[in-house]
Amino acid sequence: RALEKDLARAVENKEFCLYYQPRVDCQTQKVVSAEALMRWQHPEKGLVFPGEFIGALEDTGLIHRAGDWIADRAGRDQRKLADMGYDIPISINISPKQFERPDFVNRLTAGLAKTGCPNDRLEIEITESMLMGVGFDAKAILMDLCRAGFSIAVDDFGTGYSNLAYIQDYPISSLKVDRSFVNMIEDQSSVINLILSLCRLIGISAVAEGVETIDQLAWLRMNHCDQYQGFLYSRPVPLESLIELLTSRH
Ligand code: G
Ligand code: G
Ligand code: MN
Ligand code: NA
Repeated sequence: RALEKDLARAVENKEFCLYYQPRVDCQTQKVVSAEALMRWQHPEKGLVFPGEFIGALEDTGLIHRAGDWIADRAGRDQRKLADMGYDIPISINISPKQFERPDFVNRLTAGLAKTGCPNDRLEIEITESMLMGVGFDAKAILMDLCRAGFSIAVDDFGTGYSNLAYIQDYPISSLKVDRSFVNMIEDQSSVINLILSLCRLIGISAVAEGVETIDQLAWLRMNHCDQYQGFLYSRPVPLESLIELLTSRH
């Protein structure tokens, strides 16, 4: 209850901010895009992480207004980067509650149009569970998103449902391999190998999440993973730090 009142005020006062984690090309080590991750700049508690408030945003329905804010902020930040000569796409995470709303794609398109960021510079991250066994036509929404120019990534891949048929059938541009599989690289687990092969076979990009060691990166390079994210390259950082990173490492 207290959290809900707190969140209503936070949405009203725009107390949120976006941190960005670079996504890096495994071979060239160039930053190819960045994932926006929400933070709450709480007036008393300081920086609060999404694990503590996303659920409550969903339960209260505040996620829709928060989602509008996220797309707006990400769009403006993308535009700012582009104007500085770093025209990389930004990915945003979408909660199932947003995805299942009939006006989702139109709302996103209308919101983004105000920022100067083209749709093809925004990527939508959805989880596997948002595709399977849901009470709405996920494929139709993905087709709409795709037609509108957005690209789509499946987040936390490997942890959800095991029906792989949709990957070929749906307009998905990348699979983000959950970090639990990246953690198993040292134990010679073949699951990640299987996912990388799958991506190659159907022609979509493989992105490894949660890469923390140079040994993991070396393995990923050798096994033809396309891109990675993780503390090894950078934690999620504020926009200003992302700009510094782009400026100094390119
Ligand atoms: O940044 P952090 O590692 O704490 O993020 C934890 C999880 O919170 C992420 O895996 C992501 O799924 C979720 N998350 C972060 N930012 C957003 C956001 O803007 N919208 C939604 N729906 N989820 C987010
Ligand atoms: O669910 P999603 O993949 O959107 O969540 C991203 C989350 O993963 C963020 O909260 C981020 O802080 C976290 N993260 C990113 N890189 C690493 C990493 O290398 N190690 C660990 N443990 N967490 C990471
Ligand atoms: Mn994500
Ligand atoms: Na993930």
